Amino acid sequence: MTRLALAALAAAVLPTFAAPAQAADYRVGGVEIRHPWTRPAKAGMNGVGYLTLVNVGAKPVKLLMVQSPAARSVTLHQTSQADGVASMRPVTDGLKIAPGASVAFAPGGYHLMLMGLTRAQAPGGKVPLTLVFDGGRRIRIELAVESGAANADPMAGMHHDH
Ligand SMILES: [Cu+2]
Repeated sequence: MTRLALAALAAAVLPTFAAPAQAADYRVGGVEIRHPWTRPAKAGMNGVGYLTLVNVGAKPVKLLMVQSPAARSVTLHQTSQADGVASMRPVTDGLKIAPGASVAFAPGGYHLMLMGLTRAQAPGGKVPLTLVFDGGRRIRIELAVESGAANADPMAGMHHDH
């Protein structure tokens, strides 16, 4: 095997070292949290958080609430399209994930609303967040502040004053 092929293999086996800016993944109980991220924003604005929750366990789990010292409050929101009009509503009763299922928080769907950011979110930064699940399980994660594709986000033009 050539040096080049070995280097490529090492990069494939160790993606963490190849891409240090990549957001970390987390696990609590039977839930995996993948690619938590947010967008650059100014202090006082509302931020939007995205991630994917995967239930790799054998029992249903429910995300009850999300907390962050980086915002006045955090709520779960769902964006839906009806007759070509996008609207958002809070998810008030928690978010249930069946065994084997995953829920993507992504532009145009579920998202975390970070209401009233206490500080600016700069690209490359981290935003601490605590996810609280049923059964008293909680995990502290960090949203990576990523600047890509800002204009492709249908949420970008929406009001978040509620
Ligand atoms: Cu929202």
